[in-house]
Amino acid sequence: MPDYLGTLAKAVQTGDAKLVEQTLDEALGAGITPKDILDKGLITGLQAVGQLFKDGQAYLPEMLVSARAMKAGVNRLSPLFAAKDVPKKGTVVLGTISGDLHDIGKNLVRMMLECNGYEVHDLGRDVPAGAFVSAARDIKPDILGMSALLSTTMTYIPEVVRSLQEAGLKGKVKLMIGGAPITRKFADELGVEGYADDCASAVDEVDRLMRLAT
Ligand code: B1M
Repeated sequence: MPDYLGTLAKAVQTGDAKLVEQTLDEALGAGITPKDILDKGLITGLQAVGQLFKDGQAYLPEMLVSARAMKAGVNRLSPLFAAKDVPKKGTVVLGTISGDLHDIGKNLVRMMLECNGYEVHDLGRDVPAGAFVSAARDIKPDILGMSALLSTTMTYIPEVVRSLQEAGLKGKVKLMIGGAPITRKFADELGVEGYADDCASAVDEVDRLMRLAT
């Protein structure tokens, strides 16, 4: 069998959205699962670009075209993850924290939660504390999730927690955080109940928080 996953990873790395779509269709036709395509193809490619960027061998434009190619792949995969008659389990508000434009991971978390019966209100990226507070007050979600990909923006999470506290909402909504630089220890230090390090475990974690809520 051709190395579909390797080709997919390379296509994301080189930012070739057309090749991503074409290879993804071929991989599905060959019986490779959407989960393997996501984890071992698309995400692997994006991580490779991140490593090159870190090593000074790729620059912002390369990361940008890779992100576009990744999104083309995720758009193609989303319907395959789509929920089929799953009863509604709860409501989640999600957003990427202020100052942070990374939303691919957050969008995957949203997709997985929606597939697993959660209604998700996505506030987008670069979300200020006030918008999280308003959403917590108006939407009254069971869980409020924050994503941060930069070590400089994860430091904004305590500000959101403080704002929720000042608005009398801390404790009324369960909080959850995630993103590459985030750890369970960081969540514990902030008194944030939930943490997950990838989109699959994000579903398990939200399920766990829902059990705590009842
Ligand atoms: Co940037 N970037 N980036 N970037 N970028 C990283 C994050 C970086 C690690 C690259 C590197 O140096 N190796 C580095 C951060 C270093 C650090 O702070 N520790 C970095 C940097 C430095 C920057 C800029 C500052 C570069 C610059 O301008 N000089 C700049 C910042 C812009 C800003 O945000 N203000 C920047 C810009 C960008 C682009 C816009 C070009 C683009 C983002 C496009 C987009 O998202 N729409 C981009 C990209 C693509 C990356 C990398 C290559 C890939 C990120 C990604 O999407 N990963 C990244 C390197 C890397 O990750 N190896 C990098 C795939 C995604 C599926 O994983 O997002 O981790 P992830 O999400 C996972 C989990 O973390 C978890 O589940 C997801 C799915 O499994 N998760 C949650 C995420 N959120 C969660 C929330 C939860 C639970 C789980 O609960 C609520």
